[in-house]
Amino acid sequence: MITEELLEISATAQRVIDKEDKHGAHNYHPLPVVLARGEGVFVWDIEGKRYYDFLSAYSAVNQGHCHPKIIQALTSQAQKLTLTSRAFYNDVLGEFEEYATKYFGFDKLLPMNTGAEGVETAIKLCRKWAYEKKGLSAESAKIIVCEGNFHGRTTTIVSFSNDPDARNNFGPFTPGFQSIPYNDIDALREALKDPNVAGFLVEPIQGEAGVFVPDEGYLAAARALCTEHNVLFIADEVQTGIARTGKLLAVDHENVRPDILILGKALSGGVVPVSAVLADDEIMLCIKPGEHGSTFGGNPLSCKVAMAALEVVANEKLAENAERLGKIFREELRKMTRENRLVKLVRGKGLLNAIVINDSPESKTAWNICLKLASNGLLAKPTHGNIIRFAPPLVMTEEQLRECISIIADTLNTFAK
Ligand code: IF1
Repeated sequence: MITEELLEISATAQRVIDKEDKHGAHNYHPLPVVLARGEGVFVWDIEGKRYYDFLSAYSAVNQGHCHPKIIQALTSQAQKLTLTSRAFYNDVLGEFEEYATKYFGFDKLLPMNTGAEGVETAIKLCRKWAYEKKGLSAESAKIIVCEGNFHGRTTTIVSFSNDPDARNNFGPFTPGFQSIPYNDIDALREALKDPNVAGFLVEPIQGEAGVFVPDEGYLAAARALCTEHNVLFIADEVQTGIARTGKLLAVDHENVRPDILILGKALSGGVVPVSAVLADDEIMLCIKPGEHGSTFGGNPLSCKVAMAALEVVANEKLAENAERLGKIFREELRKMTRENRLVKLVRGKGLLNAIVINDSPESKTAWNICLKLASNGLLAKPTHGNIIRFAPPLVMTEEQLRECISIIADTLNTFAK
């Protein structure tokens, strides 16, 4: 089937698409939908057609599009002071650091902007700690990572990716990382025998890998092994954190407390880029003045936005809502797997879910389903060819969710073999 049969693209939309194609780098392959407005669980395209957003900007807009409280924080701070750099104090950063450290239960916070910068910060912090506290000899520190990981796009981060698209022809790569299979506690136990291991960097659920949820007990067992070997447990909660999986953090499902916590995306409700690394003094104070930073990190605008974004998550009980709606969503989707051979598998936690389409990753089936879903008023994006991720904003109501479930069911039924 060709695009036009599944999703109509207006001449105006086509002009916008052509402009990007002509003047922009070709590092993305978006669905042919041109969005112009968002509110809550909805986005509208340039013709005014409304869609349910089932990507939430890769879980950055957990609080819903243009949440009025977050936008209010943005606009009022924007008129006072936006950026000072860290060469001077600003009157908001300390307030944010106090708020967020209490919120997540750590001694200290280091503010950055993007998720990748948060991961880079965690890696540098872990290495510093390894040399200065654990006593490893210079240049020997190793960080264990997992196959199928996604932690961002910097040269160091792609050094330990095993996705050929992320790595190919971007070398030479940063040494000091060892990759082990995800969800394999024996592999971790084996890797930790090396005395030069400083940290274990892990996504509590692998997002890019297609919402891969590890077995129950894996994270808790990994946490215990890290403690036993004096190795830092570093949780990348950039995508899973801030209520997405039905708890404030995905590690909370197993009562795991990381040594280093990385947050991004929904930390600002998708309004401005804000990321943060949290840790206790013993670790965080290993970094001294002049050793790490960022021009925009900790700017007062971001800090006000982030505080409002976290307040919304707590006030509107978004974790509880994600937990409750997630159960309904998976239950209804699993019914479809029994009725529709096209859906092979449903997996996820809270409102971070995915279905695996019963077709090869090379087929265009999942892409075509997403085009048809868009035509039917729901936006989702395929990943790895045959997986479709479903991650709506957490401010969704049960009534809205049930409407979305019927859109998904109707759409899948038009493809049923
Ligand atoms: C893109 C996926 C999501 C992340 C984790 C760090 C970062 C990310 C666990 C870096 C970013 C993104 C970025 C986005 C695609 C995307 C993604 F498809 F790759 F898996 F979310 F679903 N740690 N995830 O998931 O954060 O520097 O981008 O702020 O287009 O690359 P960033």
